[in-house]
Amino acid sequence: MKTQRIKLSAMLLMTAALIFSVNLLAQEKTKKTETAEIKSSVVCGMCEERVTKELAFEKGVTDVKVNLETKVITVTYKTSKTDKETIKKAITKIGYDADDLLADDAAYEKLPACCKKDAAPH
Ligand SMILES: [Cu+2]
Repeated sequence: MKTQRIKLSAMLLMTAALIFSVNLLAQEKTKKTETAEIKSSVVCGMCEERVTKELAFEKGVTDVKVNLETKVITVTYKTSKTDKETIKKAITKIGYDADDLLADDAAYEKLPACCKKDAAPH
């Protein structure tokens, strides 16, 4: 019964493909958050506080960490709500650089002198 064998193996193959795609779907669902490291121009503790507070209000952001030594802002966000580019833009609107994006001029001007990127370290 050759044809029956072929039918059986075709069915097995389809079942395997189905299980595989269901698995992929499940993985996609659990992978709800992503973490991005964004190089910025934060200077001091005030900057850290400002960035942390402002980004907390940003849609989809679940966690913000600022490393003043490396000037890297680590942002965890919901992939269904936002993306890295949106968060980078939000950072520039607070007055800080974000990777390749430069700080928004108006926001930067409003920063206290000690928080400006060309200020001497204090
Ligand atoms: Cu500062």
